[in-house]
Amino acid sequence: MAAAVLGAVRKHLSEFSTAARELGVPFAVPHLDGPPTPLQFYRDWVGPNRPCIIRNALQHWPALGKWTFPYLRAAAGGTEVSVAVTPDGYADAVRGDRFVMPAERRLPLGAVIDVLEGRARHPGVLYVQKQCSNLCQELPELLPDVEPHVPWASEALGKMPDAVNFWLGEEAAVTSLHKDHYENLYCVISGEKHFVLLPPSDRPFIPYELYTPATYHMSEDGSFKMMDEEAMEKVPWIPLDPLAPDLVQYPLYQQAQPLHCTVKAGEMLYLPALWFHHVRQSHGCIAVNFWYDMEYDLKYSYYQLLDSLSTATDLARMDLLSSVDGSL
Ligand SMILES: O=C(O)CCC(=O)C(=O)O
Repeated sequence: MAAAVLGAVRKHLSEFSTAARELGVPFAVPHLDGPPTPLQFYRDWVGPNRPCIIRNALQHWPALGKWTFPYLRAAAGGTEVSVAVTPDGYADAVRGDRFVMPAERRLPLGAVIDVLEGRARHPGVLYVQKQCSNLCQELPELLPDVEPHVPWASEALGKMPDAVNFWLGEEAAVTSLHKDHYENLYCVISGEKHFVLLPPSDRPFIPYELYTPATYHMSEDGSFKMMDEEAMEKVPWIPLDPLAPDLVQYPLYQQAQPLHCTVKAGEMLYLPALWFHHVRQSHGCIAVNFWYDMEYDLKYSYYQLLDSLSTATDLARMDLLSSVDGSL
């Protein structure tokens, strides 16, 4: 009886994802030729929780023409920034049986640029990616070159961004698959960002596991050691790499339908709250993004229910699948 109920719940979760996709998830991320009005933004994209790439929304930002490496070096080369350093480019990601956070270094922005240009060497892979509004907190010299918020988005959402982040890193720096509770306006200033996106409705097919947290420590000789964070609680994270999914271990991921898109210099991605994303970049890509806290409304509550049911039925785990009726 219990097994039948469990099977039925799993079946409904799978059908839910298909139905949600048919109702509103596009096959590809659409492009807009210009910024929407606040009403259009809310009605067509935020309300339906649908991503889009907006062209010609940044051309009035001085940063777009100005932010070359020589300019950044002249404007803020001596300013210290937090830099995530990892042996393999993966910060905040599952490595083996740990959830590993990067070593954090304070380096002058000019020193990071030297490494990016190949004029200097530094062990590991560097990524300026501190998500604490690092553009405002650490690089105030650059603020006059961008807008402090996205006016049509702030009006639509009725608030100002919680964070304005600056991203600059090596090609090897990758952000592992995760989701955030932010409406994210992600602006590429130079280079390209490659996103893999999955709608929140695909949650039943996306595996989560609980991991012991650890942090990379860098020794004098440039080698890395992983050290457990014993005082921290276990971290739920996604072990799956959407670029090389392990379908033997996570066969239900076959039912997920990831969208791939590239955001080019001068373009802005609207990445809706709760969408899963995995991010890669061209070498030395420069980006700025705005995080607006999402509305904790009924949509959020429905997602929490989906998340709880997915966890409770442990839908994505192979070892339990063998005990399921196979109807998925
Ligand atoms: O650009 C990246 O590497 C990651 C961006 C991201 O995860 C975010 O904006 O939430």
